[in-house]
Amino acid sequence: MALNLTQKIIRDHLLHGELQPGREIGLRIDQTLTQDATGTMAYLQWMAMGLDRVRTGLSVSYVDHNTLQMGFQNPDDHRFLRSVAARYGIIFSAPGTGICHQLHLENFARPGKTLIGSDSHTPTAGGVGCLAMGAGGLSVALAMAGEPYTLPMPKVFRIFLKNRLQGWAGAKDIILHLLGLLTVKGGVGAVLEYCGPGAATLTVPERATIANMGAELGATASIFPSDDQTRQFLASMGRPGDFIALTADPDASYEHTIEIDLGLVEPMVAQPHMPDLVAPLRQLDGLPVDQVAIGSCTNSSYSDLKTTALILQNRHIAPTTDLLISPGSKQVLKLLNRENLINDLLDSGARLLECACGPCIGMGGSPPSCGVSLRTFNRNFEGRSGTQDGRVYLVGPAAAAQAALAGRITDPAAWGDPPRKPVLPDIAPSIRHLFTMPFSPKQAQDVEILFGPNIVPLEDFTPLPDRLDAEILITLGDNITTDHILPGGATVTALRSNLPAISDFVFNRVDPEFVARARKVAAGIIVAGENYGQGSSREHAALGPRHLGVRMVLAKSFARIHKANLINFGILPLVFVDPDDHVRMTTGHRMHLDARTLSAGHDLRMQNEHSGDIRVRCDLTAKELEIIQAGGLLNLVKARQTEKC
Ligand code: MIC
Ligand code: SF4
Repeated sequence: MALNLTQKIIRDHLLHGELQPGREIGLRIDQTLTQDATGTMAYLQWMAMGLDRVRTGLSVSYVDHNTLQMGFQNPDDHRFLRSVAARYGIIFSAPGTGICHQLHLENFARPGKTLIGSDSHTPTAGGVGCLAMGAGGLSVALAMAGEPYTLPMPKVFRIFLKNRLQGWAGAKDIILHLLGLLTVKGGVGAVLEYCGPGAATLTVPERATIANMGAELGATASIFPSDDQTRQFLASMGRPGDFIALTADPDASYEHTIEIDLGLVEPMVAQPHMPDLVAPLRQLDGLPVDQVAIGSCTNSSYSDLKTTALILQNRHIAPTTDLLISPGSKQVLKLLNRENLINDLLDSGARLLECACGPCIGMGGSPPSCGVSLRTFNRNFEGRSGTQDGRVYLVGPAAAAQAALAGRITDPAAWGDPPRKPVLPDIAPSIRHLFTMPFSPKQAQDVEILFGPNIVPLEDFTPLPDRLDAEILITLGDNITTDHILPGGATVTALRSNLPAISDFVFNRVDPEFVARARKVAAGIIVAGENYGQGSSREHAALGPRHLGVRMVLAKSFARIHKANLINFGILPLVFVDPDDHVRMTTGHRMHLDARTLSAGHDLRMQNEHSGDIRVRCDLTAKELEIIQAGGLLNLVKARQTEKC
């Protein structure tokens, strides 16, 4: 049977299930990655499993999200992560080395492999033909233990690219264009497979930009074929031996095809406060800009920053505008340095930040009150920048650099001729020596895990009771992000390894009374609209509510990773059979569920004391339901281990 690229990689890693969209499959995972903000919790869960060494081919622990080290909490986390890596056979990447996805692409991602990472932008590695997916920390911990990664078999969309980019249009504009077509929930349950003559013209860093922002479409993964571009990239990264050619069979079938003529793509912008609120950049000509930020895992490659430097060369940024630049890795910095391009950045008046996520997750670099910030990042959710009334627009690096010079958005028609597309050298300088490679099993035995007072082991969660009497704690609309549920930023992110402390921030930007209300009742329900939990993979957005007694989320639909996180921690995600019932739900209403009537894939009735019965759907597999009934996946894993003993 003819297979597409996604199906080929899945077939080669299939441990159980069949290639039927929507059916549960279990995959063998070759590689895992974690970052610090999700990693501490993932490794606490890993340690709870009691194993001696990771069972994956390669596992990497990156420190890139919170590198500010304000107070002891954050450096304690880093020390803990370093000791865990040494103890269990994991590669460690210290703060300042770079952003996990950029580093992984440069150093470890391989065509035809499977990768899961406790970060929603893990699909960036799809730029080299790797099937890479974002997951909750517990799923990553289980993959490190050699367990299959289970997910619904995705549908596969074919994104056929024809012709080539023209003028100032770049890779970011392709993905913004696609976001305009599909919206932030258009990719849910799907892998986006890129192909066609246009795809062949895109370099791996450009492909990585596109694959990265597939996360904003809600896609499970995005993937490009492994071809000559991949071969050149891997050779430049000093890894020619990692190349294998990989494409879809010519007559492979797809759920559907979307065709994009690259010749017609123009510079685009996503407007506040959603990545799919896109428009051609020219339509915003004249908009004054207070701040420009270039970087993040979407646009921090050598190619992005060289384009930036060439635009800024011999010019100065506007006196009213700040320009912040965060390179994706030290390799990017070294490449720029070799060509003297760092001088161009510095002489223009730009601020050079550390090679880290930085302003993208609100770690400094917040815009001023009511300020307009133009960013090359992937998310512009309200408040994520750290300034609640900040207005964040997403663009590519060329548009960002031009706005920094002019102090306002300008029409690309006025920019003159674009610089030549940067090409990576045949051999780029390696930074591989900066990673701490796994200790031998013998050396590892002697490593002590170093905790700190802010690192609190995960609490035990109780099983689902037979009868659930719970109060609606909050009633929300569509597209609620995990940033709404549990914000980023320096203060909150420093508490990622301390569940009781971080739980005080649940919904604090949406409804500051939420936590107090939750604490007053024994069990709570969150009611939401479509695509609940889109965005980040942070499992704290499930753990925090669970700590506060939330046992159920009743929504019109869910984002994939967040739904998996809810299940992993024993929160029941139910969907409205009739979406119009959403309006009958009010905060403070009490609801009752006979949990014994729950049956995988079936509808059931719930009583709302105030507005009568409603029908809800238990859109779960039998295994997922078993996890929830046990009070969470760790309970099941521990029970299984006890049985084995
Ligand atoms: C994000 O971009 O929102 C993050 C911060 O990288 C998250 C992970 C986290 O919350 O730690 C993600 O995308 O998964
Ligand atoms: Fe880091 Fe931002 Fe990328 Fe998340 S989206 S991994 S915070 S750079």
